[in-house]
Amino acid sequence: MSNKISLTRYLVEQQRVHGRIPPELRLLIEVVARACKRIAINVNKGALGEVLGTADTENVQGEVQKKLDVIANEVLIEANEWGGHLAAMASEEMEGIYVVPNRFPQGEYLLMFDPLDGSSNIDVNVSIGTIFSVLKKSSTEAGVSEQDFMQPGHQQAAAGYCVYGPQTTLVLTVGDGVAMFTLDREQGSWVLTQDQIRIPEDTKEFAINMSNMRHWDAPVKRYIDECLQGKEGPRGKDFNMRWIASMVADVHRILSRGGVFMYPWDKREPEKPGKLRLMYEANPMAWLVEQAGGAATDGRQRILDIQPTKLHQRVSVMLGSKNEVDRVTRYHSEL
Ligand code: P6P
Repeated sequence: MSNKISLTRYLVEQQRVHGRIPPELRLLIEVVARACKRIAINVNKGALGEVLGTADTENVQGEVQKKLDVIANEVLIEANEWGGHLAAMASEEMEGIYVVPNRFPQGEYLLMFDPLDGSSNIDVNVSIGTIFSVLKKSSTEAGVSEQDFMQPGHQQAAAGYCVYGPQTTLVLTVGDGVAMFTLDREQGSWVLTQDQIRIPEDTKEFAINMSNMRHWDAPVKRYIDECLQGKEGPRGKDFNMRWIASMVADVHRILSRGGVFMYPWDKREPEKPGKLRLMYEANPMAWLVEQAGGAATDGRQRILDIQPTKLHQRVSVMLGSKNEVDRVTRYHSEL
């Protein structure tokens, strides 16, 4: 591509031309993007890099951590803590927030991330990714606490993910649509390969873990059952199914060609609203999907309108092609 637009140029234009992002947010995004390049280097080493297997530790979710989970988390912390753009960070891999140490300047932004989503795929060489979400501290008071993070997803200043797959691709929104950057490994730079991504409003492809079918509630069962009936059923068309067990990879497919992704509440753990985390999985993905013309709900309300109460709270997720998400959400309202 002769007229390559770099991530830096894209961000400078968002800052200068659109006045959308202040310099500190531009720096934050560039630092996160650089950290994702370092994570990609570690991921791509595989068995050659002593990075596979478990770390013999558990995260706050009680999940056994993979070595790469820990490495990715450390890369993101170390890359971001000194820049002066952040007040604090939160991660799926850490129980509490990480306040920027006093030896560094404090900023106004709050960075949340799932450093390596889809970890069960690491050892079998299937795509995984990093998901991040940026909020701005709302309180002007000095210091920072977990309460500063308790903002609904529509308050995000930036959101994105990096998928470590056949290509290493960074997908980003700052509120002006969704842009996709592919890592040029020869130059070590992110190159804009798609802008203003649009998700088709209709689809013939759904993504859900079918092994949980007996645990779903009625609206989800109804929606999937109608898809499985194909063109002989009420939908009048055949559907295809995909499930990569890596949200980043499933969402990337939906941004690339449409589809619907669902990880709904199920009765295995009825006290939990779902498996996925609101602050650093559902919110960033929901904003990206909406910015690309799709929809994202928890079955009843827009994910971006949910008022968080806990840093690691979970949520039921239905996102993707607008007409499909509207349909399954309508089925919930007909209960
Ligand atoms: P299951 C990965 O652990 C994750 O959080 C998402 O990336 C993915 O969509 C989901 O869980 C997979 O869950 O129950 O199918 O293994």
